[in-house]
Amino acid sequence: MVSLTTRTGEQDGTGAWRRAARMARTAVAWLGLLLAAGPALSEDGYELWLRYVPVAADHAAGYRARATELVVPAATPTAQATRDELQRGLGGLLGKPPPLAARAGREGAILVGTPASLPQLVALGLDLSGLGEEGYLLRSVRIDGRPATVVAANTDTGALYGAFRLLRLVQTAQPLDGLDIREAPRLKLRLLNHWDNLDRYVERGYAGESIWDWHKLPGWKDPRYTDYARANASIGINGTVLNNVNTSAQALTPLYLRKAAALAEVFRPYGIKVYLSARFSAPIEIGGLETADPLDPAVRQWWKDKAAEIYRIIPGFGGFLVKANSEGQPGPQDYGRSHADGANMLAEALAPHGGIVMWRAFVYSHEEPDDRHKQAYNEFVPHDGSFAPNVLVQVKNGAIDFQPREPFHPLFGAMPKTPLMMEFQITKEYLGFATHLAYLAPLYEETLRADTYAQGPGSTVARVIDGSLDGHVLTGMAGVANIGSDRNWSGSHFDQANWFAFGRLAWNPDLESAAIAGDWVRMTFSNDPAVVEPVVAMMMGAREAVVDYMTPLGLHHLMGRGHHYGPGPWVSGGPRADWTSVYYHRADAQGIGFDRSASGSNAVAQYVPPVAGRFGNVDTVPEEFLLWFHHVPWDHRMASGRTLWDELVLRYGRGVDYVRGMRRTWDGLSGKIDAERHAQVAAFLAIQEDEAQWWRDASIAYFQTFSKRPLPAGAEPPPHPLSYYQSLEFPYAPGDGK
Ligand code: GCW
Repeated sequence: MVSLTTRTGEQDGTGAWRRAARMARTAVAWLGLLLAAGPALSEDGYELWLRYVPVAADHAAGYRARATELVVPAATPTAQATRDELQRGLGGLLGKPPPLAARAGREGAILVGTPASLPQLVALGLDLSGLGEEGYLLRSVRIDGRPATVVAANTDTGALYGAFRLLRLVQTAQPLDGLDIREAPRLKLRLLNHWDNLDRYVERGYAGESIWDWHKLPGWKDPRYTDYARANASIGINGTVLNNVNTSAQALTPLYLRKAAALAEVFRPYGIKVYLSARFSAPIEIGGLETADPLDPAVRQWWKDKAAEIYRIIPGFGGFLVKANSEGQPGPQDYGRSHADGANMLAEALAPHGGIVMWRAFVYSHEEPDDRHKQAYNEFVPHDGSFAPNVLVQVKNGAIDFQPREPFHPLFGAMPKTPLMMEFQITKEYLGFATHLAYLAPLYEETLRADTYAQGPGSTVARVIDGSLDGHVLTGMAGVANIGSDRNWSGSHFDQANWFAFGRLAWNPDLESAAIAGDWVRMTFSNDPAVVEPVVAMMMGAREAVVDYMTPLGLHHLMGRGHHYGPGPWVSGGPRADWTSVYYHRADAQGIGFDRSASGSNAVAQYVPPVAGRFGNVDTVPEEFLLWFHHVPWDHRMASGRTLWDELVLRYGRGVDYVRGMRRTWDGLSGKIDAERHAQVAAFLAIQEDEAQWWRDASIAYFQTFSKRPLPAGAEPPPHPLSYYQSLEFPYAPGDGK
């Protein structure tokens, strides 16, 4: 195309020019046909779920009749972004963008805006109450007797979200007739947390370097930042913490604030606020003070001045995320103060500007505890009620650390006077990095639906974090991002689904993971049921397979030391016992598992009695948490009738078999998915099969040294001796903390 255009420009004489222009048009038309054919052309994944490829030919006429003109005022940057997206999206989906109009005049017009921006909406008398600042209404209406589709909201941001919803309907082959959709987000803060360092290294990142090219900011604003904002807005994400929670104080210097401001400027039209991780000792490191004691007046003043400076440089700044007194990070306890003292000091500095503090509950006491599971609860529950109103406590989904499966964190339901924010991990630190296919929505969903019983049955984690259980208005969900400089953003095509699902669940924590997967597959690969059905089915079981081949039946924290790559159930020694595997599995000649019942660490007592009772009793605990809460004899009878040892071995194998099944399914889709993405997924699945097998074999070889029992009939013995698995080293495995 490029060379054709150049050549036509060189023609002299209008006849020749017209001929060449005709040729160019023909070429473009052919290209369009090729694109419409879909899978033939290769794709690199950059477009994510916003590919906007032509709709199926038999649907095109119907959609075109419902998109004859676009009435989208563009008086603000957000409204302009909305118009641009609709033109781009509908242009791609329908072959060409509908013409713009100032008023709806034709049958099939699409109107998008607010009562303030679009007088025609006012006449329709739509009820926009209850939609708040981010909700929208999507409705089929009649204007002057002619059918039209309206996307109406109270704000431009709401209209933008509605526009993305409209596009999603077309992308997923839904009808545009009889629409009556009312949506408002259930959570106020829907945030990505980037664990990105200023040198572009991403802690637990498996998708290349940080996408923030700090060195070239603020002068160069990579267009990719706009695409990042588009992708996030399309799923309702409204904030991003740019830097790692293990941060250097430099992120708060004017040099870096100006860089962050440039990003904030790109994101603002898309309804996305910028937040920063704040290092607690910054007053010492960049402020020249001798202390960071939160009760010291000079320290408090320093933070107030810093907040004022930040808001001068970054208008609309969101606030701070803080990791304090955890894994060596500084914090208020260094001065004998509490988490509440620390959080409230920062909250006081931000409050005049409307900023918030997200104070993480992922903490470590200096002393090794009898059970790490109990730390956060012990340190935070006593402070319930003493946090400032603009503080949220950000709690990981489980009490240990983003394992393939954890019971819900006992803090949920235990701090009714404090807004608790959910922290999920999107990057797959413990679920096979980028190469393992593991769709995480079922993990998120399982936690959100778990019942804390804090106020009787129905007190789900979702209701704790959406504020409805305890009457909080400040609510939120954070996801540790899996985004990097890789062309496909997430390191693998399927990991894009985890970013997508996180955003959708942050908007509405009651959504079902299968429905989210369905939308994602349709938008990312194809609307062909021969693709959608098998791929959704494969995704839905994938996380359970990871649980099976890595940590079945409630086992946890058994990975390689430091980098967390591959199996390491033998990891022991080192600086802290609670950073080893043996601390968690406690295998011995009698059995395996961590006794957290009343006869052990009694972590179960941190749950409300009905839950504590169920988890604390070996006969009632769900099998998936058996070894999380109990030390169980090798010959314990499982529900299946097998012994624990046999069941364990079988589960490891079942996980590997599932991956084999995914490979078969995927191979069967060749030709239905573009060659480039198909080939990479196929290669990654092959890696996953090898590594699943490795996890299974290494784990069985190791645990057999304790169980001293034969493998159940039909189970293959590990091909290598245990010493082989223990000897493997991976010095440059990605993502390790630095
Ligand atoms: O999951 C663990 C990671 C650390 C991380 C820490 C945290 C950012 O291994 O790399 O540090 O949790 O959440 O703070």
